[in-house]
Amino acid sequence: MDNTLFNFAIIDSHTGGEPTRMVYDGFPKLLGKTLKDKLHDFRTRYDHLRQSIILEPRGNDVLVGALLLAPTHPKATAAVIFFNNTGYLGMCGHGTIGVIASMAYQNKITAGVHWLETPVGLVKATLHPDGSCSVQNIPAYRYKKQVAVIVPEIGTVYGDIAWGGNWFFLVSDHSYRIAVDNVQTLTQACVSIKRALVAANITGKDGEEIDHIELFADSDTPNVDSQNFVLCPGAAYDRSPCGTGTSAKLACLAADGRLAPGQPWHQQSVVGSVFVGRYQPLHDSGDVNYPKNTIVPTICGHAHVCAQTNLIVQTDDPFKWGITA
Ligand code: PYC
Repeated sequence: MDNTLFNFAIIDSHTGGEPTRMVYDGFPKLLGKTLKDKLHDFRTRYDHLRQSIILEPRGNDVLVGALLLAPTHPKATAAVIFFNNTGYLGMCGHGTIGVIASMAYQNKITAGVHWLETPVGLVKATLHPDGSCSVQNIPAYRYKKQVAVIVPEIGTVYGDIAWGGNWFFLVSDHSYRIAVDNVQTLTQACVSIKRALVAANITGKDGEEIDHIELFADSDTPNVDSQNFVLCPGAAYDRSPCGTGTSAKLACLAADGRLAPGQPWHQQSVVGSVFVGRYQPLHDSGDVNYPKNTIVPTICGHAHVCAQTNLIVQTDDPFKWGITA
């Protein structure tokens, strides 16, 4: 007897170590005219499918899901909704690079420019002949400089609040060693900082939660400008240097006059992978939501495909919607 309830066709990839699971078939039709409407439908009617695709036993807390949809914007090749173990991401840099690599693997696209529609705007992805991908992200900006937050477990921590497609708290002044054998301590520190930001009601613009914490240090690797540790929503850390986090970093560097337009910034992750970021100033977008120092960041990285398979959800599986706390 076939008791298959859902059969999702997926491609798994990783971008600098950070996994992306692209779902390209088997998901119910989402209602709505815009991608934001479709995200709302996903969130309200199908959140159990997010859990089924991402959580154990079919997935794990590190995975970022990418639901591939037909675009609603005439310029876009595809639309994508990113999600993880706790909810939904506005944009995802490593995920965009993973989606482009996965679509190329399927021969859906070739080297060149491809626009992807995300719930927070259009991003321009350029697939290069060597398989790397540059993502021109949505505009990024620093919202507040050196905000103090009292973290009970640590003391007073200062960080910049910046938007890079998600909200980030960027901390350079700290005593933590950024190394892959220290991720437990780094995770605990960032969880404490995130909790303290919530308790102090320190938010992004319009009261949005700052759900990514980013620690920086110098790197020992030649020609690398900085190493980071990025805590994602849900307490998993980013194995890649984080595309939206690197965008937020570029916005802070630009605002401080520490990086010129077009100059490369080599951002290394805690596991050693590197993204190269550059920016151009956003000249008079006419959008009042963007402050004077807003930039348009471009992040270049490389994704590799790891698996192409189907996720099966059977009617009588007690863990068909994942293992939840
Ligand atoms: O690359 O933007 C990114 C990202 C966000 C969360 C995990 N990766």
